[in-house]
Amino acid sequence: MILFLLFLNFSCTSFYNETYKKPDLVDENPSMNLKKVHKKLFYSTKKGVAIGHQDATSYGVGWKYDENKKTITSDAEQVSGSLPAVYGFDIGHIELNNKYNLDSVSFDSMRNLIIKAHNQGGLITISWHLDNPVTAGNSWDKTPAVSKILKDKKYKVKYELWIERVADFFKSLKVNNELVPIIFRPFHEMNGSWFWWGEGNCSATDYKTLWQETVKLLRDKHNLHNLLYVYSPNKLNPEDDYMKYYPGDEYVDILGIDIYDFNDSEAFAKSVVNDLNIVKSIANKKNKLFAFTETGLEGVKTQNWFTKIVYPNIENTGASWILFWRNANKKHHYLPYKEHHNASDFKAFKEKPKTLFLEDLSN
Ligand code: BMA
Repeated sequence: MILFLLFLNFSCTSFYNETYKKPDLVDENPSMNLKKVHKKLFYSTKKGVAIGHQDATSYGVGWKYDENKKTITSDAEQVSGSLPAVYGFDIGHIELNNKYNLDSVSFDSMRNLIIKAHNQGGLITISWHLDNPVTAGNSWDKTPAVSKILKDKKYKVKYELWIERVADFFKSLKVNNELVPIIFRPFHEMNGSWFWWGEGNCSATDYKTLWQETVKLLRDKHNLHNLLYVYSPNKLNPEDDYMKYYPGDEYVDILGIDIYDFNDSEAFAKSVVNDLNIVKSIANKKNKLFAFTETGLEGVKTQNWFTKIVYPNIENTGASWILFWRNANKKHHYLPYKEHHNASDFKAFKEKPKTLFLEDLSN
């Protein structure tokens, strides 16, 4: 018994220390892998901002993983020589039991790529553009549905089935009998009015309840202990309160914000400085990490956008990561690809002292 206690004491003190104290996570019983990811993020944040890309390894401009499964690549790697540190995936349509997500990535490929990225030391973040459960329209179908899920038996049952499918997918992400830790970012950009779970399409109270119920289903009913939960509103308008939809400290691990550059780099930079400051000060008070959970300039048209607009505004923020949105095609992409006029700028961005790529995380 004494030996056991000594061992317990030793193993606890060796994992946590004066600098990295035991965090209050949504999950009081997190898996070892999850604890390690949180600690890794805590320490990497002291070095810089981890660079992420949505669907990084699934496809890029002019290529698809499915067409050549032997090599893992990304447009980030093709222009800078390094793979990203953070890998964004979206499980929209897992709820329908489909083989492919809403952007035509097969869930089998996604599973492979998640496991590969994790094995290489990368961090995985997952968003969920789920369909509207009332109409079977997509995420952008604004027909009110949140109150229906909470109050109408028929939709509650349907939503619980959807969560079961999410849980089954998460449970399939296994390496050596341990589940891959996932940074889960459901119901994002709720302060905007474009999703059915967004502003004007559901009340803040119902939003919070849906979030809390979702956590309880995944954690308590499906016994998933490999998830960190990220709250991720969109860019704040002057009258916006970042906390309006916040489901509570017990239900959120990491604070996030999504801000895009809509061809106005000055306005974008202003928002980034202003909003990240707000998120940072709230996160600091709550002893939580925070991140720049989505960003980009479609087509990356502005010359030197990464080194001149993004870098100076994020280098000293203390954000844990930044996630650039997906590279679907020559029109819809948020990182440069080979031959793009900003390819060398992204390479220069990689060379900056505070940008962390995969090799910086694994070291
Ligand atoms: C949006 C666009 C869409 C995509 C969705 C989910 O921002 O990229 O084309 O379907 O994200 O990934």
